[in-house]
Amino acid sequence: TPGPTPSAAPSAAVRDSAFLRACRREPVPHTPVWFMRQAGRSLPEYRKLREGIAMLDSCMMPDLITEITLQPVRRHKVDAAIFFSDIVVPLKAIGMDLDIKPGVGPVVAQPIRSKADLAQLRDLTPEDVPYVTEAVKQLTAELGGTPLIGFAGAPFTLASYLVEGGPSKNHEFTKAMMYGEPELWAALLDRLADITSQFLKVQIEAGASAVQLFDSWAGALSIADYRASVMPASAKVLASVASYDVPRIHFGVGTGELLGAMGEAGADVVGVDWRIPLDDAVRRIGPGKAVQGNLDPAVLFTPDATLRAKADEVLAAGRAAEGHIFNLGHGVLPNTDPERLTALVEHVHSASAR
Ligand code: 1CP
Repeated sequence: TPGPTPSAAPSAAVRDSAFLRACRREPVPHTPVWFMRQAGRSLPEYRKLREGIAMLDSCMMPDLITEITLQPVRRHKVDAAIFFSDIVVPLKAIGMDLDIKPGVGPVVAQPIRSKADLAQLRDLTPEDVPYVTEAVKQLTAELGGTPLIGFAGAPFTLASYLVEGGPSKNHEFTKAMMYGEPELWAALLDRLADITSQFLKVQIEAGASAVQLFDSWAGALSIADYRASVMPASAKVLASVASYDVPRIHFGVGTGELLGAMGEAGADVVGVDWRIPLDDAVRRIGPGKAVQGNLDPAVLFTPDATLRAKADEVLAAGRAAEGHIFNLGHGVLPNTDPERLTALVEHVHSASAR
């Protein structure tokens, strides 16, 4: 049975783009490429626009979101745009007291440590995030044939910020709840799964043509703990948008041991960091999925010849996949020279031209 029809169905040009074709594991004219954190990291035109505007405020201003999202598409000619926002935006939108501190990241006023603290997490409705709907609509009009990727944080990664109260290296309070209070943990992840599902649906309904679920910190977990205590919530999110004709990308850092499970959770495309070669990742993930990745972002700091050789290694390993979307293994590093990113896009396109 056909799924729900988003109010803004993607154009034929978007549907036929190299990016969406690779997600669907169809033949492509060239390997599509985009970069995690391509918006709002290394671009001087981004820094200029953001002057005097706090990060979370900027995520609530449709015209600004649209312009920041378009900047890397214009400059680098990447094959997809990623919506400018942050994983904590839906939590802010339901009234949680949190902020994004410059140079730190998301910081939560009252960390979630008890059942009573769960009351901070109510359901998200489209009315909570009108600026997201508005910006996605503006973007799909402006982007022409370039697809727009919507995104959200996966329940585990969101839970880590909420339970720790901010960025964490060891995730000790988060894991303590997972191991010590399994019912509270399951309730928290289930709440977050519903909020995340709603946030993805808002973006899809407004016209996003793919979504990425960021479980950035899932690599901190053993495969057994991931399967038992985290995968069900992520699977709930991915299933909630399965009936849309929109590819689902599932990504985390340091997830070499989790790749199979992250695919099984309901991904069409599995994102891979730089720690394992893509052909190895393909064997771990199994058939029926595309892969995305996985150049070490530090390679952008090497001379041109090295950058091209390392990109060629990624392209060669990616040929083992039924579909390959070129990306970095994690986000663009803040001091990256934007001109190297443009050169990398050109190289990936010309070296992979069929
Ligand atoms: O003041 C500033 O400019 C803050 C810097 C910044 C920016 C530009 C933050 C704070 N978030 C963002 C935008 C953002 N966040 C995007 C934009 C679109 C793009 O990719 O270009 C995206 C996709 C995110 C998603 C995000 N936020 C993730 C998942 C992706 C990843 O990198 O793993 C995570 C973990 C966050 C949390 C977060 N927000 C900001 C920071 C510095 C962090 C990480 C903090 C930490 O280390 O825990």
